[in-house]
Amino acid sequence: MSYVDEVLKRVKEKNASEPEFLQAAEEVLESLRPVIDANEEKYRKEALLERLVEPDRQLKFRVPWVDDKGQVQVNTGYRVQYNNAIGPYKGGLRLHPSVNIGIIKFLGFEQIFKNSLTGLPIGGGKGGSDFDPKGKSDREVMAFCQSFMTELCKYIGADVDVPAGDIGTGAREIGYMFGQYKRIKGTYEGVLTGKGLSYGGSLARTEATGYGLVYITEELLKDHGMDIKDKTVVVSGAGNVAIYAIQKAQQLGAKVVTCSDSTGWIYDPDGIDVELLKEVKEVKRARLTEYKAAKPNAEYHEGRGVWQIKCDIALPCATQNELLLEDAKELVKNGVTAVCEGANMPTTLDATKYLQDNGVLFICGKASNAGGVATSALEMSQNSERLSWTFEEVDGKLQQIMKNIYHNISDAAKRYGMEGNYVAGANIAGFEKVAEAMLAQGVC
Ligand code: NDP
Ligand code: 2IT
Repeated sequence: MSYVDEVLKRVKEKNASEPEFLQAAEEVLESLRPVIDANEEKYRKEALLERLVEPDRQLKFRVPWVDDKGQVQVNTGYRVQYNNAIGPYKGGLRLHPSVNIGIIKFLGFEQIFKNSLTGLPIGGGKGGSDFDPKGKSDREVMAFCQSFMTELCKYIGADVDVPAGDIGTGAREIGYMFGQYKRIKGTYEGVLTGKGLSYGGSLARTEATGYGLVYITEELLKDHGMDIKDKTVVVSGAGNVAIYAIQKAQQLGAKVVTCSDSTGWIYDPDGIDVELLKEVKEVKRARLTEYKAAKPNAEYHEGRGVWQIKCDIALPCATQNELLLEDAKELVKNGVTAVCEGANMPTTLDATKYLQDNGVLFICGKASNAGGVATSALEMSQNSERLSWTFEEVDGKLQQIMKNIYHNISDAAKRYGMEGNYVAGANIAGFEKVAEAMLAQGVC
């Protein structure tokens, strides 16, 4: 049995109850086959893959807090510190009722390769809780965040592990967590990214994931002799990533006609009104029905459905496994040119294969949404030198990073005879740097 098959078999046996983690591990290990096969003896002796798939440590803790009625509530907190071969653990905190250890592990595993692709010195980690910020008062969110950080602060630090936002964790939550960290530890340090501008945050971090997604999409199209201008774009999600992807795509002359949230979706034939969307989602924290109420020409539909709208470019920006095989078929039938992932693992493995087999240009999230964490690393640099860079400076670096990622993943795919397979290219390019660092550092 090949080394990859051996490790995959063991991963499946050991993690049978973690389908999302298995999905991520299978995708990565399958596409690393040519690299591993070429170094099989050495990597097997070093147990390189066994060390890569097993997190350095997995923290799981109780998060008790008091709600507005005086009732004590208990959630579960997680932090998976996956791999710090190339830098301190880095990755977001997801607050969503669906969070469990398998989801945090899949996200942490992806983060290792994504962070490597940024070219910046950051290792992989992820955390979160099954706490649901929806419908909670600011005081309840603060109570949760303070309790969560009271435990988490023992394990993180500016040179150790630097968490950030993800689903359900935005500027408000990061602020409450930063305050609690500072209070307990007594140090003012860049322990979190995505901070407010008045206390060490970076300009352009809010926009970075969505903007970065569009920058890499633009580079992909350019490389294939096309332009994003005048293209019709379909976006899912209505959160941090989706909003700024829509904004940048529109700035570059594309027409974005959809967005979605956890209960329904909008088709706006005039193009999504980003300012209205920001008002509904960032300010009012309301449902997309409010968008429809303010813009009667738009359609609102319950449930899921954005992938049935005819488009040139599809950008899934909500959550994992939101673009299924049947959606991929619909997109191909309607003549889609490119699918670039804003979310982490939004496309199922069979849907990805269908898109690739049908000639659709496809970039996976660990490459295409890396602009967020890359800009977090730029925030860390600014915190270390106690300076703040201008929006243009950060945005300029972000553009360059996304271009570099595109060319690195494209070249890696070519090197192994898989030209145009950007999934394999991303996994290989991300892996190479981490593997080299792990081997150089001995058995650890
Ligand atoms: P937000 O919480 O800001 O927004 C998430 C959006 O997706 C919301 O519109 C939400 O709906 C919708 N959504 C969430 N879960 C589901 C679900 N189970 N079914 C349907 N819709 C859902 O999160 P982000 O925009 O930050 O994150 C989106 C994705 O991008 C995630 O996969 C995240 O891991 C990834 N990502 C985020 C980065 C960042 O910097 N923020 C960086 C890289 C990747 P509703 O409005 O109803 O809550
Ligand atoms: O999935 C991701 O890359 C993020 N949620 C951002 C992580 C970060 O540290 O900025």
